[in-house]
Amino acid sequence: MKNLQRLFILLLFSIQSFASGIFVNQVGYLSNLPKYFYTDENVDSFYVVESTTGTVYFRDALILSVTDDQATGLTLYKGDFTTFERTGSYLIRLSNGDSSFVFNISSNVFENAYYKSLKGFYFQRCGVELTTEFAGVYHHPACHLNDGMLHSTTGDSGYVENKGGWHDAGDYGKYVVNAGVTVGTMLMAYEYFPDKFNQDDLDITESGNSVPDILDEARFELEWLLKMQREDGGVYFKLTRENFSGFVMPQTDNATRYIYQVSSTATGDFAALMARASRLFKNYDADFSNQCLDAAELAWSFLSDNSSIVPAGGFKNPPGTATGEYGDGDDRDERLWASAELFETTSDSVYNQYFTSHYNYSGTISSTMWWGNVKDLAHLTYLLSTQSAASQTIKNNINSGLINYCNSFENSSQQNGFGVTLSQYQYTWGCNSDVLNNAILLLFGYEQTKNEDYYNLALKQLNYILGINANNKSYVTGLGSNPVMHPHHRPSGADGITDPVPGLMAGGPDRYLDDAVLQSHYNNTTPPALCYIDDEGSYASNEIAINWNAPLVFVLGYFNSEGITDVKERGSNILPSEYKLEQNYPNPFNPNTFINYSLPQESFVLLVVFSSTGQLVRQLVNSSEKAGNYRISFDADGISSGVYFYRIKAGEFVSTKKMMLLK
Ligand code: 9MR
Ligand code: 9MR
Ligand code: ZN
Repeated sequence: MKNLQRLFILLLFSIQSFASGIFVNQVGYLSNLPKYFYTDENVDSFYVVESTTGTVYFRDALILSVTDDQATGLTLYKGDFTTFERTGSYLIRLSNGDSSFVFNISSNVFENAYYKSLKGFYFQRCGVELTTEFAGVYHHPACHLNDGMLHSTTGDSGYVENKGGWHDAGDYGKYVVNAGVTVGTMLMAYEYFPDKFNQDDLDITESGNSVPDILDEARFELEWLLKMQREDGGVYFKLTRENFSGFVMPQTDNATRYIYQVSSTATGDFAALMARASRLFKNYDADFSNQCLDAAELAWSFLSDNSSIVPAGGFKNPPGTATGEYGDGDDRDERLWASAELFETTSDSVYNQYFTSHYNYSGTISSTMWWGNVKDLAHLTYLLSTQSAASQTIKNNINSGLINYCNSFENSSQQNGFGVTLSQYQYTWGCNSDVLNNAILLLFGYEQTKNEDYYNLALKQLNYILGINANNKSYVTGLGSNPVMHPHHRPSGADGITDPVPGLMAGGPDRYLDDAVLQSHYNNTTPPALCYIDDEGSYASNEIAINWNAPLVFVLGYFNSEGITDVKERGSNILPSEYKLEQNYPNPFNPNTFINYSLPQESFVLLVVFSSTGQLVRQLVNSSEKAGNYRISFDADGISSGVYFYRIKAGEFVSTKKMMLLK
């Protein structure tokens, strides 16, 4: 029965996705930001239709965007409905009658997606029970409780207790190098955007403990990582079986797991993470913070004692072992990252010295971060360093590197039908994470320059992941109307539940067809971006992985709070010199509009909307607020057309403006 149901659902989805060819962000669009979709159907116009009532709210022409797109082979037309800001649930209808998947428009459209993507890490937790309370139907008993056995290649023998940490991906292995870029990205999100990543109500075990959940979740991995350090500071490479298990639940996977030899890439990543964690946990847990710093410094001393890569040539699987290799023959970036983080945490000149004399070993940022390249993470930390001894000249160099690289994204995206920042050759194993890591770099570029092109291009990358792609897929389980349903993820495959574990992102198209399933469906004439299949067997296009989810968390979390009311208005972090209440935009306004105001100093603010007869319609702010520029969204649903006024009282300042409501 279950299978039959599954078949019907599948059928439904395939009919829908093939019949339509209308590519929307299936989660939706923030009210105040660009909104667009693409279609490969050559028709002249489109409508934005409310999904529940069928009411048409917006109409415009389609514009030819690209002919014979290199990545997809498609000819694409673009529909733009940016100016349409009304909150609600909609679909796109083309003038030929075809309809898209349903999506939302609202000021918190990414909130649920952000929560799910971070919760995805909770579902990867190992060594603890996933309880019904937090995991719902995906609960399972504690797994992998046996100690790891030191592999003969370590030169040691015996067992080491190392429970905990996240399962790496669709398999149950744990790899320090991959934890590096993953936790590094999560900590980076919190460090630079604490207001966007401070939620403590994510519904994980630690929620409500007054520590932001993103830090709690990262700590789950950090605690495991601490167990991977040897007494001399070196860090073991991985903890896995010799071969991948079958598609079983984790608690039944009981084969011996081995601890593999110490490597300098693992040790460098570890030192960087621990140093960064030490500064971020300082105000939350001083003991843990100190423990992290000690571990980081010990790791650094191992690196100093071993100036060439360990083991020679980089880690390789020994004979008899076939689990993930994360092969990387260059540890310069890991060492550099360690020095940047240790300098930022300790202000010790030794680390500054190391960074300044090594940072430029192959130029500034010119490729995106991933597990094999953490140089960008090193550069970003130094660029944003708060240490007075940090070199301004070097910061300037790094900054121009970042900006040049962001400009190169503008070029690559213009040559891509969906505005993706990948060349046609970059559709490789896990490329969805490259797309989002590019978005992160663009967001840093935006923060540095306030160039909105970077900001909008970052959003485009997220749109691609959530459905504006030729596969018409939301690449994240549990998000959108046509999400990944059959990820290469052992628990999802083994738990007997139709829906996969939610909040996990698939690797995406792999034009190099690195698995048998891809090879049986596609060949070298398949357009690169179409080399994807929602099939459990396709680990090269449909696996999930912690290092792919981390940039998803970053980008969703960043944009999540962009639509939220009463945050500082983006594009204007400069403190205002005077009180101001701006004319609302647009005016006359839609049922959803924005009111901007500025406070030169902390003030008690009362912001109200009242009718032309003086009746209070809505109280928007009634609290003390810090100096800054604010944007409040005013949702006029339920209020009839007419003339209204809005008035601010902030300290001694009083100002009133008129607003027209036209529905
Ligand atoms: O499940 C494994 C996945 O995590 C890896 O990324 C992938 C490549 O190393 O391998 C998967 O395991 C497959 C193995 O390589 C070949 N036999 C089938 C395994 C499960 O699909
Ligand atoms: O993410 C890794 C990708 O960059 C590599 O091309 C691929 C093949 O080496 O391996 C990926 O990592 C896999 C790891 O080896 C084992 N766990 C699953 C990871 C995601 O597929
Ligand atoms: Zn486990």
